[in-house]
Amino acid sequence: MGSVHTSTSVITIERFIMEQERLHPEATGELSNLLYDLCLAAKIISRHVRRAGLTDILGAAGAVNVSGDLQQKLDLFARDTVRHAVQHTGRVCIVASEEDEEPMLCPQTSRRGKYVILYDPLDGSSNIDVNVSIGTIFSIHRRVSSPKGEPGLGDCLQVGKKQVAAGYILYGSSTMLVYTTGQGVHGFTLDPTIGEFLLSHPDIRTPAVGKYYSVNESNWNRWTPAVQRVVAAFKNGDGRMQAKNARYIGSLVADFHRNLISGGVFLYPGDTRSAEGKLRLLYEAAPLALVVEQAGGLATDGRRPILDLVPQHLHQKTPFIVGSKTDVEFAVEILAADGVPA
Ligand code: AHM
Ligand code: MG
Repeated sequence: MGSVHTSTSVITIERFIMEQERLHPEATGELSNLLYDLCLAAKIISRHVRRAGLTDILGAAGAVNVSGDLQQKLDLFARDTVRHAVQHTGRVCIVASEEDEEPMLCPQTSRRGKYVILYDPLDGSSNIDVNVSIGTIFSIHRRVSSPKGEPGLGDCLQVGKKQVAAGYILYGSSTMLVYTTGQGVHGFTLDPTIGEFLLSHPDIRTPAVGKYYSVNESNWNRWTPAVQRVVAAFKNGDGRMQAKNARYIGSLVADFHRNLISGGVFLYPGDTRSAEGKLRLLYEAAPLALVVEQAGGLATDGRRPILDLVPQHLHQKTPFIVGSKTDVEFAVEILAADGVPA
């Protein structure tokens, strides 16, 4: 008889991370603790996101300004929450976020640790006001500069395949944290009544062929003919590919997560307005690429794997095609036949 999971046999994220750490006798526990720090930030941001629609009502009672002007913007709140959760613990030396021009060194008062965090604090933030899912994306690298000197840009501009961990938090119909340390992808759902992330999606494997294609088709007229052919093939099917159903939320974490679980391909190609598309290599594409590859999928800029791209600057953008392996390979093949990047 299979084991029956009762409410007393749940696996908390803390237990899971600890058990994973035991598989690595050389581990110092610092990465595990850093992941707990991020869990705490996730819970604080989640609590805040869940109250977002109440800001105006509650603001009237608590703050001077009825319109909520004193209320910090949610994306900046998320940025500060992650930074505060990681920068004083001595596990991180430098932090870079999509919301800041430059990376921030951790204060010298605390010991500077051996990890680097890059993150998009609240992706899809244009969706907040209309109650659509949003997310936080994070990427963790090992420091490469000498511990005797100052950490710097070189610690942030590392190739994606060097990430030691990456993941995201999705503030959807429930709050989920999904991460990888290179040992598969694991998903946890926040039980708000006990304030714990519980293992709900162990060892996620994404289907080889997806049900969905996800792209902002209003950009059609700005795409290259090759990109148009890829999207037309996903939409209408062709000799090798069955037609897919369309799903596009316009919130990357939510679109990515749905496709990861159900199978699908997400595309944000370059276009005549922006040759590199819209999404950022370090804060969005690289971490999601590590997650998808660990789940059996692929991520590419149309020519090269995202995880092989060497960043030139912090806010660099990249065309992004990510999802089920066969679907991404199919897109790459069509684009390669044309000899032009996505
Ligand atoms: P943001 O970082 O300003 O929130 O923008 C990123 C978002 C992604 O979540 C989403 O995939 C994309 O923008 C949608 O863009 P578009 O509206 O052009 O389709
Ligand atoms: Mg973003």
